[in-house]
Amino acid sequence: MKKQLRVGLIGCGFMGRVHSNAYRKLGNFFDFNHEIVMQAVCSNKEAEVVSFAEKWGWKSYETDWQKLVARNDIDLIDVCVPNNLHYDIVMAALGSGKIVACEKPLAMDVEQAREMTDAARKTGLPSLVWFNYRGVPAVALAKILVDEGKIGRPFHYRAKYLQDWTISADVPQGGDTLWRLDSKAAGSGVTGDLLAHSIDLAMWLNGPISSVCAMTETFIKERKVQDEPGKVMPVTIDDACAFLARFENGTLATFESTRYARGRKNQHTLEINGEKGAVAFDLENFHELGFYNHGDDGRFRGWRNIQVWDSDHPYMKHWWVPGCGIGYEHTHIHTLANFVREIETGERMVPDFNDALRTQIVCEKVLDSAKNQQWESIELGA
Ligand code: SOE
Repeated sequence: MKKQLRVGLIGCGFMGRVHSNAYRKLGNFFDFNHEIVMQAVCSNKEAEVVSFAEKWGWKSYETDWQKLVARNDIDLIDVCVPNNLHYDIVMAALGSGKIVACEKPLAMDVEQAREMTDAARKTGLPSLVWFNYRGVPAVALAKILVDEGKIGRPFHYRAKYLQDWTISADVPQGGDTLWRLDSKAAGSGVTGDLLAHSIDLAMWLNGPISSVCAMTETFIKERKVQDEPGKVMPVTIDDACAFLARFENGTLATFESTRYARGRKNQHTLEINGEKGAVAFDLENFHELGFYNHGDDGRFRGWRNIQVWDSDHPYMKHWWVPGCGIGYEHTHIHTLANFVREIETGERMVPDFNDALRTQIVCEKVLDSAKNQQWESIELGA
């Protein structure tokens, strides 16, 4: 008999759908001692949550997150709501002894993130922040190559995260779907939403960032307010952000992110150039990892394009036959698989609250640097 892991999900938006999909499929592709039970979903819009529960197979629903968090038939609370709601829900869920998973970025600011991390630590339970791109097989292979020393001493780290969906001045801000453009709900713009992913991967692959020097821009200064006809408000998020960084290990880095890169829908790239070799990844070519090995016979030396979809590549044996691809949704399924494995074994597997706090610290320093127009040094602590 498998043990049950009873999940309560809060939020029925884009991420609510992505996570519901992961909970549904996990057990079909990965084996655990636990059975995932989609116990309850919560949103304050009753009609919406009823149809969401029916469509995705949630067994029950709530319209008040406090009731969901207090239920004693739930083991794990998953938070998929706008960033300004994370703190209250996470603190209450931890207070009622639940395991907590939370969407990124963890919090609105470092102060909140620190409190949440301390509270999570005190429970002694594993925690997860959904930095899902660690679950891309090609990125996981890059991690293996770097950890095995295949690229040697790193000199340069280069990251971009580019989108183009806010270029039109007619896109409103706020409401259920466009809260990412409203700083009161999101905390920041591309820095917390997109660069947080790049920073999480960078520190996972290459260790702590020790200083940053940034610039930001808000290209469209005012936008209509979603759900409030006729109202126009200043835009106070960063539409674009670029920064230089130094890592503790001596690597020099550049990071760039925007939602104004016409033609780029979700281009998330990284490249690390080391003494012995280099790795390069671009999310728009999901299954490929660039690898350059200076140790190769000089006549054949060159970038190789590893097709990361063979059964001996990370995660791939769980899916189809070699060469039959997977995509975005699977990065969440892999993240969840690692989290359930961590819950079962106690082995550290996923980005946790402490990792997310460190990313939040870097994001805050990036925004401070842009505001103060100076380099900021960073103390990440343990
Ligand atoms: C923003 O457009 C967004 O949905 C982010 O919020 C996600 O974290 C990213 O993975 C895709 O883009």
